[in-house]
Amino acid sequence: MSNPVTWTRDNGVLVVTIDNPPVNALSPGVLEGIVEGVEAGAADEEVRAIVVIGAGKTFIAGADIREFPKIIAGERPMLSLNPLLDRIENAPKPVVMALHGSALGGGLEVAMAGHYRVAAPSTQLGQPEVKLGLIPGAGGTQRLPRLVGVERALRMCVFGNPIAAREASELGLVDALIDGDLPTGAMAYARTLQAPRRTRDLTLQSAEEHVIEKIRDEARRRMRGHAAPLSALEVVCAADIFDFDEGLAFEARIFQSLLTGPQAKALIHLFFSERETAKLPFVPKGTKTREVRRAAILGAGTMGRAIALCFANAGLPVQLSDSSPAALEAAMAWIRRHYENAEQQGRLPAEEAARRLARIQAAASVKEFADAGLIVEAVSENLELKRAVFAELDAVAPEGCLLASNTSTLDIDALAAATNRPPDVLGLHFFAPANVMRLLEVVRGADTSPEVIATAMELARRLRKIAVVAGNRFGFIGNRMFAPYREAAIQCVQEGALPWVVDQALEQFGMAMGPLAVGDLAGLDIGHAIRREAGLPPTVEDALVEAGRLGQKNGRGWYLWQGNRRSSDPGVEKVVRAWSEERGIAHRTFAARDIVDRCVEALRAEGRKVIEEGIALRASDIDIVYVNGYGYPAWRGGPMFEG
Ligand code: 3H9
Repeated sequence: MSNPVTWTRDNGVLVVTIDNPPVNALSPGVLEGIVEGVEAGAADEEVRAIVVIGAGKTFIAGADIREFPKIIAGERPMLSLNPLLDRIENAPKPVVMALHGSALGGGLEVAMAGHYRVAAPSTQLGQPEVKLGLIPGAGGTQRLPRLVGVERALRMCVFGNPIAAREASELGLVDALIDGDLPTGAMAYARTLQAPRRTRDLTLQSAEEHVIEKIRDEARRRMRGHAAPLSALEVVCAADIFDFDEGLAFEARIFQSLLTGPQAKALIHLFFSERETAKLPFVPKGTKTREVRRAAILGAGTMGRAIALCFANAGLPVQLSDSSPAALEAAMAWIRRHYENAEQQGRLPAEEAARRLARIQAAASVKEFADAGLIVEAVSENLELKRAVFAELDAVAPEGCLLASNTSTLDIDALAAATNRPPDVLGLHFFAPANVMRLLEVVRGADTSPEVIATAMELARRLRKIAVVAGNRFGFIGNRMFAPYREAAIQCVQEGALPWVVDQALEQFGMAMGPLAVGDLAGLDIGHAIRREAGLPPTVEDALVEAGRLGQKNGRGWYLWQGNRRSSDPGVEKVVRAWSEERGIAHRTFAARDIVDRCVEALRAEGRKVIEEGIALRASDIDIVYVNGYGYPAWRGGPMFEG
């Protein structure tokens, strides 16, 4: 490999350039190269200041995550970046870090070991390590609070979300924004500097105890079960207690224990799995994608209107239509309210909310879809209705337009057969609420062309969704696996575990919501109808439906419901006991562990079948589906992850 770090001298400034594609990660040798460059500048009498900059589209996106599994397996020594960063910080001449693209994780830590930072306005800066089950491990927890204060450092290290350069400059993390050419601007800035300024010597601004408590509570709520955020909190707070070197030693100890622990392994697995989903053996390299400039949606119900938001939020104009003018009007009113609320609650600036709203146009009929690059059908889940809709869309859609169904179970080939263009037909299964959930199942029919799949994957990226390709079989990946998982939960009830005990066991395991409560939200009559139609043996859930318990929608299902609040109901116990007695099923006691093992094993067993049948391309795709669409705890890596 050619040297990833090189340097040149330009009128008194040494420019050290990192060139380690794709993201200038700190692979072995990279940080050593930067230090060598900085020290070459320090030793050169003609050099007054040093600029460190990234080649290509970014500064440094962090430590090289590909190295972590090797370190965990003991094939590589533990990272020890601090001695090298100390050498940068101790340089006798000003070191300016010139940032663009991403300065994340170890990348931001390198930047903070420099004396000054300048950045292109589009730069993103952050300590996202918690998302990998880690904390910053190269001084981030100690230098960041010295630059931005403990409160802001806590927010960045505990939640892991990056901030934009403008905000970083207001906080003092970035000293100057460079609008034009970054190297030129950085060198000009460097020439104005007189002396180094070590971050470790800055005095930090403490945070009050109640502020720290609030962040701790928020972390517990938003990142339930994750160990790293609370560790990050303790270590950042230590910056206000220990001296700098003690703080670094504390950080190193916690970083190491997290890196070798189970959560980091699981979350690193998900990091790579997420990127793996886009690697599709049936899409030849270099496959051209189609340009989608406008989208259209037919069906303005709960799904259709939320899908419209996805497109509008991503900058794509979208038309929304419905066979019922009243439904369309209601959807447009809902959309307007959505953006008004976003603006009022400070989630969107007024101009941005207005821009997004303006991208969504009501269309009186599908005849107005003549310019669409993609049409999403989101009418009710009825095959004959959907086939009629596809025939109608086929008649009006322009050539090359993708025709997608948002069905969650139905046969894509049957829909494709209603058109004269099966290669353009696919499933795009959004998850509710579609504007919030990251998952998108891209369903490939027998005739769907690779070009159409590649276009859908690219579009998903624009929508900031994680797309997973699924084969065309009832329920695709996610819903297909969810059915036996729920059935296992219902069986536990039939054998004596109370419904709320079942849900609680799975929620303690980390699921966002227990499967019986999920059933109540969806409506118990749905599963009842499916079981009856498929001739499946009845379950105690059918007895609940027959007793008029339909779920949240009529206030009674597995639980009693008051709005979104659920409570246990002795009436359900009676129905269950009678049901089991009638069938001679003896009730027994269940440990939480038994419930979890049984339900998760049902999920895994179905997952194995889904892979065998080629419905999912790989086990890790299933992990991505479950973590991003079904509330499976990310820190466990997904149902198929073996640890
Ligand atoms: C850390 O720094 C710990 C420190 O505290 C030090 C401790 C001692 N390493 O996402 P993309 C690859 S922890 C290795 O599709 P984008 C990625 O796998 C790290 N590889 O592009 C993919 O490869 P492939 C903290 C990495 O433009 C390719 O780059 N940093 C790394 O949508 C393109 O990636 C983070 O957590 C890496 N660090 O987004 C940042 N990063 O093509 C993680 C990326 O073979 N990275 N790759 O599949 C990101 O968030 C995004 O990749 C980024 C670019 C925003 C940078």
